[in-house]
Amino acid sequence: MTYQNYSLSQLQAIDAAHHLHPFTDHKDLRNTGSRIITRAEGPFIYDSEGNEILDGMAGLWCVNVGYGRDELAEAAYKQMKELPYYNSFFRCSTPTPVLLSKKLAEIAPAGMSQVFYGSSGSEANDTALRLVRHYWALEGRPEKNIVISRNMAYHGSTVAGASLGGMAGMHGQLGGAVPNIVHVMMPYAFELALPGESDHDFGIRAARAVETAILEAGADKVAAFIGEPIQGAGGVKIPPASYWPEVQRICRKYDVLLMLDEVITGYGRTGEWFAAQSMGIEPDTMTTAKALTSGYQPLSALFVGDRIASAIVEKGGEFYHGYTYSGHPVACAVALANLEIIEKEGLIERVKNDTGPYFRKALTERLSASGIVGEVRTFGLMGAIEIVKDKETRERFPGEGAAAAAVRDHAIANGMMLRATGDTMILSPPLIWTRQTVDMAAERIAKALELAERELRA
Ligand code: PXG
Repeated sequence: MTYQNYSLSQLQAIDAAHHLHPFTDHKDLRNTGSRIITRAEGPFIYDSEGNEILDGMAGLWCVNVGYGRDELAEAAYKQMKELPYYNSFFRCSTPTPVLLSKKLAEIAPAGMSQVFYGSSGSEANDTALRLVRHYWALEGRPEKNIVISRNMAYHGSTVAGASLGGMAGMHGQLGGAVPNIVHVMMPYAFELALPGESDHDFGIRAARAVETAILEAGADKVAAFIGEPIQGAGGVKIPPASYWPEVQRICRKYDVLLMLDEVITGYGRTGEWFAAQSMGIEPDTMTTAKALTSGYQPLSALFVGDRIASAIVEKGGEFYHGYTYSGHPVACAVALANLEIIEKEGLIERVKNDTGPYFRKALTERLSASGIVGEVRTFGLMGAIEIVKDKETRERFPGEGAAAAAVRDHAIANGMMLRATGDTMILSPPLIWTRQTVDMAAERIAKALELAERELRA
């Protein structure tokens, strides 16, 4: 039986009775009912009531090539018919992960030519943590074990992912985090810069928080620093240009490995294949997922730098780690077809030279004038809009997150899907957006801001 035989309220009732959703207040959802998205095409999603909504989040930061791509459906179909599954344990391999690994090595930042597959960003970060600690043990320095992360970082929802992440709410529900992970300040100038402090100076100060943590723990105890090039789920926090070079310098100085989490920024979002290339960062591990398949299949690839890879290969023996679906043939076939689309259509160059700059200009020009917008910031096709009560003092509206939620609700009702996190609106559209799509989004968001402001000030 297909879903068309059910009414919206029937689907909602079944959903409420049997489906526990991620990151959801379940009682609240039972009262409101879920929005049921039934199909999508290009940049638009459609709900069960036939509403067309422009998807400003590319699903959940992943559908970079947009919806309805026959090439990806055909790649999956063909692979499923030929070989739906075989594992890559026990000296076996299948063709698509082999060819995908070659492709990934070609587009990777310098010094990274090996990948380890999983099905999600969380799994890949689990792998990265184990790999980094195992690396230091192999080097005869098992006490080099502490990982430094940042407040409000998001590195996934498994126990290791949540422990690496810096979300207080998630830590509160962990019942015991993975030990030896510490968190330092994030490079979020809008809230954390001192009065009169330049962007440059703030970036250096935020980076030096990493150095302070290294010195407090003792450099001989610190394995690695982990960070998203731009904190995504934490609110599209774009660091000043001075931040990453200083973090890199500090990591090198104390022989601390640099783990980049590019689950959101990877595969074109910043105008290069990876943000590491946009920002000149040379990581030791690099976690990717999401847009690797544009979300059409679950797949993650952890890139492993030559330093760690050669230790694992030369002295590691067996690495007791792996997932049933590591190197899944169908997911890898879809990834290959997806990367081909990104290349063939020149989507990354488009973000860098055309839609990225236009996105910045359009959002800044159209939205900054709103009485409740404290800042608009973008990098490539990632954007954030800070919602404030007072533009001068940056005072927020009372009830943390309520103002941004009001903007979001008006936006969705107005045919525009975007996310609110705290008092920040976030955008991460598919890379297929054109200037016209950017204009459409800016118009709809401006309208939502206007309606929300009227309501918030009433
Ligand atoms: N690292 C980063 C930087 C992420 O953004 C993960 C790891 C984990 O990936 P998986 O595939 O295990 O979910 C993510 C995921 C949000 C939101 O609210 C963001 C993510 C996931 C769910 C919600 O913006 N990012």
